[in-house]
Amino acid sequence: MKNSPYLLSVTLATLAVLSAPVMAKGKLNVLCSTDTDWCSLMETTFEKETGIKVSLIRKSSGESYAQLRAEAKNPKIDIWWGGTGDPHLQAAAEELTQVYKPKALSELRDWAQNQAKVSGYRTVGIYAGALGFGYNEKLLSAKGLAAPKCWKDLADPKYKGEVQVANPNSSGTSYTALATFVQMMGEDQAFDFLSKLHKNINQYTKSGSAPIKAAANGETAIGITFIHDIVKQVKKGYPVKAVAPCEGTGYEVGSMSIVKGARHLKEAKMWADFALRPDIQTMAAQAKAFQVPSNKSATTPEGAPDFSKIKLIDYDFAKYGSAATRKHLLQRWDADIKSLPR
Ligand code: S7P
Repeated sequence: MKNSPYLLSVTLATLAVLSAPVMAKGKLNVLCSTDTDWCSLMETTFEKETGIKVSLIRKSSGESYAQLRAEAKNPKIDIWWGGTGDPHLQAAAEELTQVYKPKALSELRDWAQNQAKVSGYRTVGIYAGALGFGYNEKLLSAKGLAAPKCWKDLADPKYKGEVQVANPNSSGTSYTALATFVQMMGEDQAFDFLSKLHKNINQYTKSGSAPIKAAANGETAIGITFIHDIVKQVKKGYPVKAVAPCEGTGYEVGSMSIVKGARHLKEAKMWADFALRPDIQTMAAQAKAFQVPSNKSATTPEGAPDFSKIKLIDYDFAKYGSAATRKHLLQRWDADIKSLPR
């Protein structure tokens, strides 16, 4: 058999197989609405563990919901991971998302299981975060301005042009703020407060966490965001301080939903089960994500806001997560606030 042509061709074939790139074991299209660092960490970890090729795009919560609506008849996304819970509930109510009971459902905290129950198991909670605001200490003291402590302080004319917040149409963070003010003050008073606040706003950004990144860079003195997004800037060494507003505040149940008609349903279910595992949720700290994880066995990252020390409102997720309420509040915000002169 020495130097036989048969042996040579078998050897060459074997070498070709061994040197070929590892074939992907499936595909998954993910729409991600957390901060990009966490999106990327999830993408690479899932790919490494499963061999499934992930194609991920990052969009704010409101934009993601709009994409699912636009693509309802021909879905391009398989799973929507992260982002505030309200638009996930709206997508569920419109049956844009698929019923799925993840393996770890019973291991989740009550607020995460409740998110699944109220949606008929078309979405589920993956983390929670409280709304607040942050300020750049150096900038405020250079301007001789006292640090704000309460929501009402943000409407004080002394902060004219010093506050930044996202547009609630695109941003889940900002929709949470709008819904929070309406629940705390009543609708008319909330819009009166927003009209005063508007005079102090220097920019309505697209993304919810942009205002605190701008505050960290000294481009605005104050940014309204989730408190965990402020903690991230503090941990990065920026001179920003987080405030849990004195009157109390609202919160989000960050969520995950499988898209109805997903082309890669098996892979989407694998991602859903992966994302709820305690080891995967604990990993969030590596991406400087300081939300409270939904799996009771996951480790809450050091520095995450302590909910027992924050006055949280009894946020009505069913009402403010309904498409009718969202439509009404956003239309009123567009008509009564956005176009007001500053
Ligand atoms: O950065 C994390 C986080 O704050 O981002 C999500 C947020 O909704 C995405 O940004 P938008 O406000 O632009 O939609 C939150 O769910 C999450 O905690």
